[in-house]
Amino acid sequence: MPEILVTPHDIDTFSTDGVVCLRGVIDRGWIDRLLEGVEYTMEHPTPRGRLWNRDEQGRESRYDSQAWTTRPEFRDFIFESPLAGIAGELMQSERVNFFFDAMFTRTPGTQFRTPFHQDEPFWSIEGFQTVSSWMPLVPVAKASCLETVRGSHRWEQRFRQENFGALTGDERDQVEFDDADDGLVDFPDIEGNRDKYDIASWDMEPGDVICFNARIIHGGSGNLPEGSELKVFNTKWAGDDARVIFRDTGMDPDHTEAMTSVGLAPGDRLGTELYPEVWRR
Ligand SMILES: O=C(O)CCC(=O)C(=O)O
Repeated sequence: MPEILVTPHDIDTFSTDGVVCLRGVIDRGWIDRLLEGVEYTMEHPTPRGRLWNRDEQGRESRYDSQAWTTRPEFRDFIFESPLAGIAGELMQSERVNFFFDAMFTRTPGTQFRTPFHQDEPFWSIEGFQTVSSWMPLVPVAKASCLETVRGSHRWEQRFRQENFGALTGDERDQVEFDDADDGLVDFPDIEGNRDKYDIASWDMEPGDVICFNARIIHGGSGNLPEGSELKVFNTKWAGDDARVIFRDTGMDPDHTEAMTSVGLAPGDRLGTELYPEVWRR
């Protein structure tokens, strides 16, 4: 069992703020292996690979997910790195299942920022106990880092989220949140009122990880200086209260088919070889 690398203060911060930046918890050996996996996947995207943005200068932002099912570097990292234990401690969960991996890459100088959003409304699971671990594999300055709105994981409103399909132009990303749907309120204009929100971001080195709750509002990670690229590997973890849900709208990535193929149904805990239990207290 790998060493646990979180303090009681980190656990409190994660609970209160919904986000914590852990320093130097992943060693260089893992970073080098993950970089190999990310570079391979950029060259050979999975069927889930997406070009999120290409600007007039040809600078690109790309996304891919669930590459762990074919890349040994990612698989080993999921089962052997300290992250599952870190997620378990932060969530104060008895058990931790792996949900999926996501990679975000931006070529040097890319300005494109991911719009502010929450993850859970797009996901095929729901629950409070979740951790996304956003891990840059190259240094990133605060101005180009992922941003999160501290405490927003505990806000009571349910927000209408962005349709990523409108942004990427990709038909597979059409995830309309229906106006007619009940209870959803318009997403707050964080970008236009930045001084009104407690926005967290950090200067980061490879080995540092931002862990955040899937209900927290987050976005950004663009604005790259000329000559600087960004390569991020994110692993998503689910705890005791997370349950499968197939939503009518807003699923990206949509795991309905993948979950159904391994026998998972709404209301189930994650499990099976596709969403394995990786850690137990
Ligand atoms: O890094 C990014 O651009 C987006 C990250 C994100 O939305 C996530 O990790 O859930």
